[in-house]
Amino acid sequence: MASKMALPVSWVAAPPFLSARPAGLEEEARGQVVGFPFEATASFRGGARFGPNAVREFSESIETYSPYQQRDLEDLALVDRGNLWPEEPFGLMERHLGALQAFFQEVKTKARFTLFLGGEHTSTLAFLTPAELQDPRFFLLVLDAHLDLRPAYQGSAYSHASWARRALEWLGPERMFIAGARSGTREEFVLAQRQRLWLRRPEEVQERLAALPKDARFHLSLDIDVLDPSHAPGTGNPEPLGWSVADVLEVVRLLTEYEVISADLVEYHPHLDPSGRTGVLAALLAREILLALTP
Ligand SMILES: [Mn+2]
Repeated sequence: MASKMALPVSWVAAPPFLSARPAGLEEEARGQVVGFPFEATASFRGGARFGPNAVREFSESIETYSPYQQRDLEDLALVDRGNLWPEEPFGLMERHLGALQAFFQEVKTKARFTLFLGGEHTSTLAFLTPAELQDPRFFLLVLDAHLDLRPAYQGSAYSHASWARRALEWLGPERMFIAGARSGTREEFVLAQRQRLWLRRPEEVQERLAALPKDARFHLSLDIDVLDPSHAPGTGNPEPLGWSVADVLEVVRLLTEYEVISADLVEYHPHLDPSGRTGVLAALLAREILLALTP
């Protein structure tokens, strides 16, 4: 498939997430898991590209059943497509972003809900498809410790620290929210407050969602560092005073009132997680997201 598209990416099989069946794109499903182990611009500590397979590995440690939702992944007919592996990650976004977005648009048509496993946070730009960017009913909800709103970072407009600025340019402030952020430059926070992007707590997310049209549709981008480092230390840029696991699950629950086309879980770094506690939490969040948001 990669050769046909002339994109420097290719499908690589992976041991599937929990009860998901491994399957190629020709098979349609209600819910699907897609790994995108993309990493090119880590500035402090790298390793997010090992996240997708580690989340799958840690999923072996949890049950398919969620006592919180009283639902079971076994009932979802879930498939795991494996990983879309970037063969040339450096410059991938600069050179191929449009083609990647078109590619992921096609991938998303193969299931009613897609969970992407990253990868550095820049990956999210590839998950915003051309059709969604043009759809006035489409909204991006980001949960992240960092605003990532720099115009550019370390010479790159497509960096983990500037990706949200690109998304903001595409979507406009009416269609984008960043919740849980507590790190960024003064300029980023001034911008975020002026544009009303910044939501501090789940209660503020609830208020803003309540004001949206009922046919709003979403991509949820979950950077695991929105969580407090006491819960999720295994990430590249941990930031104290973060959200609890219950806070994140509350936002996921709020989204069940809407159509959620896709979500991503990014910035899990297994090499910074010697006990595996962040990995098992990432697997649990993936399970809860799949159960809550797959129609
Ligand atoms: Mn972050």
